[in-house]
Amino acid sequence: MQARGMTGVDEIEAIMHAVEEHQELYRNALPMIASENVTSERVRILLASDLSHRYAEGEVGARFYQGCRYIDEVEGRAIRWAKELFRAEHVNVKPVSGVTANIAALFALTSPGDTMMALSVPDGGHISHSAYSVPGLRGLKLEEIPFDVREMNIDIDQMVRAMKEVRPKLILLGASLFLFPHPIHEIRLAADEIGATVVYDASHVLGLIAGAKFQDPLREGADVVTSSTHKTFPGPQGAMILCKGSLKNKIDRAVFPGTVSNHHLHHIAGLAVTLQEMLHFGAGYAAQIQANAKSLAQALYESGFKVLCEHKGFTESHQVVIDVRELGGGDAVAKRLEEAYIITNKNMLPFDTEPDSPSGIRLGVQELTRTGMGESEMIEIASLMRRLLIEGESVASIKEDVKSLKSEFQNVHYSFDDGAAYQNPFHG
Ligand code: DSN
Repeated sequence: MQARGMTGVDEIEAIMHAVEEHQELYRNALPMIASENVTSERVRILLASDLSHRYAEGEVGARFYQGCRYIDEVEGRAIRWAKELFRAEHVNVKPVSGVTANIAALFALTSPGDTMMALSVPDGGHISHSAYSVPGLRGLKLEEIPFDVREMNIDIDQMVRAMKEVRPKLILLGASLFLFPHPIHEIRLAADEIGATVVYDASHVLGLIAGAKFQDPLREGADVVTSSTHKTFPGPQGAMILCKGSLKNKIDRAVFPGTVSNHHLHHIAGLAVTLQEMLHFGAGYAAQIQANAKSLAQALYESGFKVLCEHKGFTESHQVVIDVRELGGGDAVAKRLEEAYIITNKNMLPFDTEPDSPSGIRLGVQELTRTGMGESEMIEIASLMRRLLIEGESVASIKEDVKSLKSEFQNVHYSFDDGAAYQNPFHG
């Protein structure tokens, strides 16, 4: 008889092996998905700490479970540091993902039958801004924010006209394809005339905002900022909501008990550490992301790629977007890049209708920046992409050059354990 335990061990070994292989792939590859990042060593250790086993429903100092005294310390600090970093009147660190944060915000601030405005997915809106997700689940009438394809931004004149006509209860700004700051101030002025609430989904650009780059949604007029914490903001997967003090109770109730029972305490500890990292190193990190994105865009453009928005300097964010229709389309190009260990994603562009065969590739430089790359590496990456996709050089030779480039960038920068091995204090 085969012992069940043996089969179980073999099965577990398969999981261990798959994760080892995954880590090996990412050690060698250039990760350029615009929604990802890497955490520092201290954060990784905290993610595997005992906090990952515990419950702490309720608020700091008022929990429904015993054993939370140190958890209170950790969460209290995370809230304080987030308020300081983003100059926010109120912060809730409990949402476990960006979508959960959007669910909480939209349920807190609207009623079924209300109208809201957001960008469509091809224009850059996140799926949770669409009728398939939160607005649909809440029974909202959804109107698209007018978009200027050449400028790759909200068409503010049309938007103000549409707001006066549609009179939305809520306007949801922010995007997943996000090259330039949104015109929050002008939208705030029009929102005041019609009594609308302005929510800004900062998920993609929170790390830039932390470093005082891109834009400052709370000062420019947003009532609420929702955001995941693991894209340009280089923390563990999770989310936050920042808001005006007057909205504290509505937002907090919508988060707990509305949409989160137990928040992920190990992620809160990791978030707290990342907030300190950004308080100290955020300005340099955000500036380098912007410099890297511009360098990559310029080098790709000079290499013959159709990079969007050359007339306005390509990008102000961490993203660079290329139209690859002439190279076989987004799906084929993303797969070829992956074969050569350059990890990207196909992306719909504003004129696309088919999500499976989009025209674009979206590139993000935030993770490469966090591992210490600068403008010269961006120029090298553009050259690798040109050799692979335009000159038709073999996948095998490009992959070797990708691995060689990446071998020099294995540490997480802009953190207190920059380059040094940090000993895990929780074992031994
Ligand atoms: N879908 C993710 C992105 O890549 O933008 C965000 O959740």
